[in-house]
Amino acid sequence: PATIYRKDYTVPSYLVETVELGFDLDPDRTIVANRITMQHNPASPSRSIVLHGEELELVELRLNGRALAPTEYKIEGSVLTIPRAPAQVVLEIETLCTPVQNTSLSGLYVSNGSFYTQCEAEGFRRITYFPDRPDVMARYTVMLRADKARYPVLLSNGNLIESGELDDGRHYAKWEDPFKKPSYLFALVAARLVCQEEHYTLKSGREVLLQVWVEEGNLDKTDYAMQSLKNSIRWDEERFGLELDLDRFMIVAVGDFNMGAMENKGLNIFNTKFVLANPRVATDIDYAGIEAVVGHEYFHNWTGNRVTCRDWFQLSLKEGLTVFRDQEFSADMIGTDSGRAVTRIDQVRTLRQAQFPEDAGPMAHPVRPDSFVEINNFYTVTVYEKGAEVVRMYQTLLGRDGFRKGMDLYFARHDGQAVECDDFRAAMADANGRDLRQFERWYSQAGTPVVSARTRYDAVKRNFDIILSQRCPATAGQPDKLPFHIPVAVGLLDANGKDLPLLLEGGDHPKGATTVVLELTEQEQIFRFRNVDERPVPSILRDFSAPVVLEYDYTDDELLHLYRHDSDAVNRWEAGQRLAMERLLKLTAQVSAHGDAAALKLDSTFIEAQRALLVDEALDPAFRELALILPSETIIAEQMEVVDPQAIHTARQFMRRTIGAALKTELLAQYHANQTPGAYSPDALSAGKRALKNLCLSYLLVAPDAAQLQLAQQQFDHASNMTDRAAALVALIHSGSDAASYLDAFYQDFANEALVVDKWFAMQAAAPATNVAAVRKLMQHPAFTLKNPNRARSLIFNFTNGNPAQFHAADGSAYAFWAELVIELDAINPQVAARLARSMDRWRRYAPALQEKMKQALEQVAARSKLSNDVQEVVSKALA
Ligand code: HT7
Ligand code: ZN
Repeated sequence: PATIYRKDYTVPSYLVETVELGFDLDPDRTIVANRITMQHNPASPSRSIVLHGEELELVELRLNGRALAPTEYKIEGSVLTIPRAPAQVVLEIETLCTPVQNTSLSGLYVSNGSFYTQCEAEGFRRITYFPDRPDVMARYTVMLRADKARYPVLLSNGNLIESGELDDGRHYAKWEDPFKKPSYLFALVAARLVCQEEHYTLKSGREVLLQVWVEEGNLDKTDYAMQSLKNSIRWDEERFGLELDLDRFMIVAVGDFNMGAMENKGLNIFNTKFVLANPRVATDIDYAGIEAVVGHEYFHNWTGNRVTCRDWFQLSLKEGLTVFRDQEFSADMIGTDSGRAVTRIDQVRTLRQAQFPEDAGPMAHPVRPDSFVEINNFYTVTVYEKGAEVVRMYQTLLGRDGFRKGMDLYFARHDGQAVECDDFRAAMADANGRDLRQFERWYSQAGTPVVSARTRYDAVKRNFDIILSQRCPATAGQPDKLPFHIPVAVGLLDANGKDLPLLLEGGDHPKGATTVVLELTEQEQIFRFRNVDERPVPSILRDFSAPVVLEYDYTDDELLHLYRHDSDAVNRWEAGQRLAMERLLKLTAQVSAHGDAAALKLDSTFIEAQRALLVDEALDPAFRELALILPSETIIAEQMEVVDPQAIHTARQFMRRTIGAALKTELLAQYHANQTPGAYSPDALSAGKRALKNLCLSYLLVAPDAAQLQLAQQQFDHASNMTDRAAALVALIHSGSDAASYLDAFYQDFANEALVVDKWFAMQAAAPATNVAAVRKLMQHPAFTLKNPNRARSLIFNFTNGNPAQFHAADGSAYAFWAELVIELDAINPQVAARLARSMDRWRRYAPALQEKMKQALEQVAARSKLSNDVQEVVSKALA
């Protein structure tokens, strides 16, 4: 397959003004009539009309009223070219497609008997021929016709302008979108659905209609999505002065969906996972996910839809910015400093768990990639989460007000346009009179920068120097990197743990500031703090001010000091993670050397620090929970030169068991102190209490006695919400006791709730005792299917990514299983298969015996003759 390069961008040869689409919807044979008015783009030298189309049967093609003979156009692969076209063109195109056979869930497809679309990135070309690229923006009118009994609800973008009856039990609905948009934002739904709706008044006084559409039987699970939508609308008005521009905004939930949700103009289509919730079926994490994703898609209405991407290399322009906006929204919804810090810690965990490994692996790419084979492979944690970090750094450098000025200028300049990441950077720079040219390297250079810090204290001159240097590892095609512009937020703690007022030489921070942002732009720089009376403990990279790895030779005492006192909650948490990581790596090395955990020891200093934090009731329970979670097996693996997954698992379990035993009394006390009686509420404080309580339970159940087992059993039996019920079941499964009867009971209770059945598979997939044979057995369960992405992910991905000790079993049996599944899934849904293929990204970091088996599995997949571009790109990059 061909590689597409950013440098090869050319403007579209024709610009589209209007698109009129007519659909005669039939699962086996949908007829699409498409009338496009277009005109030659004066900026293009070409007079060829270029259209994209895939999996379509072309019935007729007319240009300015005349049917074209096959000799008058050319179809090569997925490109249809009409050469030597006139300046003004009306194209009429009739095509056929077969939605029921579309298992890729891209384009027009059928889910549970109804029609849905997914057009980003290149799905529109599976619906009709079109210049399917984001810089072609047009106004759409859509006529939907379908059987009324089977598809009573007919939706598309914008406003409903007409509807009525047709012959033979069919009906129609005509929709018009007043805004011009790229084809990837087109959507239709024809389904049997019900909705919760509400008239909502905007700050300006204008009234809008909000709807959340779901399948019958799920109406009792739409309140939180609706509330989140209203909160999102209000937040965007208040924080960014951005108003909903439509009279009607719809969310539709669908059970078969490749990603989380899609921001189609006025008609957001969501994975049910990010809409449906009530206390019985959804956990606190599910509720938080709904708020974030509803916000994310809503915020795209401005950052993505009103201002869109010139080409798909600019994807982070909309995704990085919109993730940043949803992160800020979620933080503001909690509204407390500690709640904000908790959300920030979660973001750092995601980066370390998924983005840092990606940036160090075979799929490493810049936030704005330079090339791709299959764009669907670039909806990555780098484009999304690292992209959000890049946006966050503007705010850190310019301040909230400066960032807002930059946003205002961005919309003033580019509303209605398709632009580049550079345009966003220019708006930030120009609105603030700042030179942000060097900042461009965050978009163009892949890899996670390493910032190395040294300090020196001069007691006579009362100077404290922080010497920062930076480097960035080589990545594919980028052996040498230039220095980044890195904001490094710093504070200094005195011996009592208090923040010192800072006086940075050459700094322009306010007097008495206790955190300052150092701007590291050179390879190495010295930053001098004056009037420092004692050698302080530096708190570096506060609030995780840049997506980097920080190296500093902290002593244990310094880390303990920060863990006890740092006013910056992120660095307080970080100190605990460093203390834990040091120990985990030592323990892992011991297990690797001796083969078992018999001689392992954990020092009392660490245990006492954990005890003090656990019982410190001045601290937010959610923060305490995060502080007590040990770094994950994946994050530990990233720190090792040669990864030994079983040793990591043994060492981490040893540490958990030891903490569980040593802190038994306090864990029990906190378990009881953090109950949340009364009606369930997903608010941050209650969720934090449940999180801490359930973390205590999980520690108590690492090596449980009868009373501890009973605690979990009782929680399972009497839980009034899914958070507590699922946590009890997971604790029981992980305790090594026989949890079969609880698993059965759980399944019986929720067999009709697809999202809960997903949880049931996921818990088992990630359980320490689940080997590949057990996964194969679970695949035989009547509820299992590879066709539904949520189900496939729940069992297969949670095994390959969430159960490293079993996935990397010494005999390589799970690698063979992985290869089988990638191949099988590829025939159904290439996007999902390619995601699974990524489970092997880090294969070169394992011991030679495992490496050899992983390589064989990769080669087995690569050798298949009928691979999708999606999978082929991933495996060939892994093997390169
Ligand atoms: N912008 C949306 C991306 C998306 C997507 C991409 C490829 C294939 C399927 C997809 N579904 C949704 C989601 C978002 O970032 O908001
Ligand atoms: Zn998005």
